[in-house]
Amino acid sequence: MKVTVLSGGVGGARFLRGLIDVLPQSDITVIGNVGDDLELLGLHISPDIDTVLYTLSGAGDAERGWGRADEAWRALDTVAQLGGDTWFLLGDRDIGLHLYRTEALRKGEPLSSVMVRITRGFGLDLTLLPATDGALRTWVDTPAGSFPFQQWFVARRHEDDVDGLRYLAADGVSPHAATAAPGVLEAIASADLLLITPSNPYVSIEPILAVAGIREAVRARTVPCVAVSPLIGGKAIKGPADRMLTRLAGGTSAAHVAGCYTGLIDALVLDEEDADDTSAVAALGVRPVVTRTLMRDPATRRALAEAALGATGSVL
Ligand code: FO1
Repeated sequence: MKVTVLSGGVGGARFLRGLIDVLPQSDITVIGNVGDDLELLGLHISPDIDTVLYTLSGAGDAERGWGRADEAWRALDTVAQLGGDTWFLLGDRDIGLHLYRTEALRKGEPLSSVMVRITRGFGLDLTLLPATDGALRTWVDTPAGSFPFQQWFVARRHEDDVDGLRYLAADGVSPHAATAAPGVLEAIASADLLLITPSNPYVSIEPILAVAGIREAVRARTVPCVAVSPLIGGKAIKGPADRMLTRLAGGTSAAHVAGCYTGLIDALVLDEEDADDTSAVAALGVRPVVTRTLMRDPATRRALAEAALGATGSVL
């Protein structure tokens, strides 16, 4: 069974760890968010895709959820000593990946192509594709001004309220003209099941759907699409998803999450703590599937993956 997954960073990667325990990797295509990519110190950094790569290959730092385990920070110490930018923490091992990938991009290789080598180099057998090879950058509009995603998320610790999101070209001004990376639309069209990971709908999944052709391809599906809610009891485990839903969608119920994916999903996996929301989810034409969604260990990750795979009753 071929499964294509739209994934953000930390929550998405944790969910995928469970999925690779229950499905052969060769049946899985992950379409990753690049809206929070950035260029820093001359390096191209793709945090969400790298988080998936590191987490699934076992190279990731489990506690932080991003970056590499057993990391050292000597390169960044030198940058600090020289008065350079150190607000975004890049470890020495992580920098190795950025050096390799940035060189390939400078030589003109598309991101999707270099990611094939990197994925194999980390011992993974699944397909990990950026949503686009073009530039699409998430900008966050706040009462304090508009910021590129990582400036708001990391440098400003996502403290500013969010009035809106925009998905722009590399100049941060023009609308993006990003088209789907090779293989992305095909992976959506040929899947037996589409999944959306428990990620922030606004900053992780929407930038994927904003790439030309991707939303339309998901909408035109002939197979089920199942999303997993990132909220438990209306709260995010980590990060600003609950605050954003409150301000941008008017609430944090499972129905508010389902409302972010109107016309795109057939089922929503939601936590037992949100079981009161099932009728409101069903009223949207989305099948609610109630289970435990907190991913604490391999068993709970696997159970969540199985619940998502079984959510429409058509698989497993
Ligand atoms: N998140 C932080 O909160 N602070 C950091 O300094 C930071 C550095 C970083 C470096 C590489 C990488 O792949 C991810 C990194 N992240 C950091 C995580 C990242 O900013 C966010 O988790 C995602 O972009 C949100 O999905």
